[in-house]
Amino acid sequence: MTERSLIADLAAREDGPVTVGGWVETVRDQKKVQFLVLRDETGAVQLVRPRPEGDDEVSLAISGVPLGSFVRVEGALKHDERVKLGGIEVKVDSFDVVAASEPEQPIAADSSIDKRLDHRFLDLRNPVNALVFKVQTTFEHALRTWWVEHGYIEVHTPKLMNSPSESRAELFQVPYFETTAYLAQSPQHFKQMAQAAGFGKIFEIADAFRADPSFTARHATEFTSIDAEISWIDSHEDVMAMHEAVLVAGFQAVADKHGEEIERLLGITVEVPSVPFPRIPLADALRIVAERGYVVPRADGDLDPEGERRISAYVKEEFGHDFVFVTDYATGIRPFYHMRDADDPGITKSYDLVYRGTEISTGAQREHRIEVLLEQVRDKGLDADELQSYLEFFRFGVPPHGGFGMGLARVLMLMLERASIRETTYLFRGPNRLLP
Ligand code: AMO
Repeated sequence: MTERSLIADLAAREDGPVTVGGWVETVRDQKKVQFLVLRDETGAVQLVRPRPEGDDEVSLAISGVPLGSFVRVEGALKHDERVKLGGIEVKVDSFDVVAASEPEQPIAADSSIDKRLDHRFLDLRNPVNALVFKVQTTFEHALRTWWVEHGYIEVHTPKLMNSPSESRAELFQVPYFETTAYLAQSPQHFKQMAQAAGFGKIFEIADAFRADPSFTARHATEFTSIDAEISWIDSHEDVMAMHEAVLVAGFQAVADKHGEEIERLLGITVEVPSVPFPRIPLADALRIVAERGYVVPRADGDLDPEGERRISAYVKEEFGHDFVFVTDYATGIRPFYHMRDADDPGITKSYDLVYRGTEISTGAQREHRIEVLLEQVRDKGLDADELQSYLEFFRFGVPPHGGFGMGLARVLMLMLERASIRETTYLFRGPNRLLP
């Protein structure tokens, strides 16, 4: 590896010779002295070069370097508390332009999100935007660690399928030799298969695909889905208890590792939620928002985005909580595989998790009894032949089980108060975006 110091490590070092590398962010080319700001993946530092009488090679290189170029600098580190940027500077001895940038930067900090996404690699040089992915790494790692420590098995399920995994809507078809394949909308079938296989507790963090033509802040055509599935449950309550525990682990890790940087760069505090999260049956949620002046205008009896915002506002006011499990969804608005309530088959043993006004997850106890499952398939007007391979899992004894799926980019968007999942997805995919 090329020898160099990370900029973030400089402050802790003693004055003396250093080599740094990074992108030229600004140049102040004055008569007597040249100042630059150099940024690498860890931070930014001021470079300074007193200008000699009649320019020399180094001063000319600095004067001519286009912003955004990648350079390697040898120089002398000096602590000086008058320097605003971290109280240090590097006095430049040699200045190598390793890879020059084109002179015109195609985006600025205030460019539209679409333009920024067109040049995402430049957009991600902005530390505010890169921070999202440091947080993502920590969050995912904490979830994985929690699951591994609790005896879960990690699975990688196929994304090419011969049948729809959620519904016929929002389905991507791809030519597959002599036949047609579908891109997995969710690992639903295969995480349940793991219960039939006797794995007990599993998780997966992987891409899911939805041919969703919408342009909202929360929809993508490809997104990272965080999934878990567990056996031996009594009800969806067991799934919710695991769900909130693993989220707390994730939020705690982010707060511990990035709390200070998030506060500095984004001006927000990461709040670790308390458990248990409030739980409100859907029927009550609809009543509560109606009593507070908003009758959800949906014929199917589900919450709409405004309803989600309102129930979240209520929960914040009443319980001081950012999360709410909305439970007991009506059978008509849930997939066939959700278990129905033994006392009231019009209700499923399921939930949506709403965080700061947006749904981030769906979970449920599943129907594991093959006869009942077949009845529910018929009830929904679905084709049992098409689901043959899935239904097969239930013919040889499956324990009661349940799980959830959660959109990673949505969690990050709400946690970091970003405007859209376009900001919290490394490379966003939407109806009109396949590039870069
Ligand atoms: P559902 O369809 O509700 O449930 O999806 C679960 C979660 O995935 C995220 N999500 C999306 N994120 C971005 N763009 C999209 N187009 C998109 N669609 C869904 C959301 C959503 O809450 N199999 C069930 C889960 C389960 O029961 O285990 C499922 O897929 O955050």
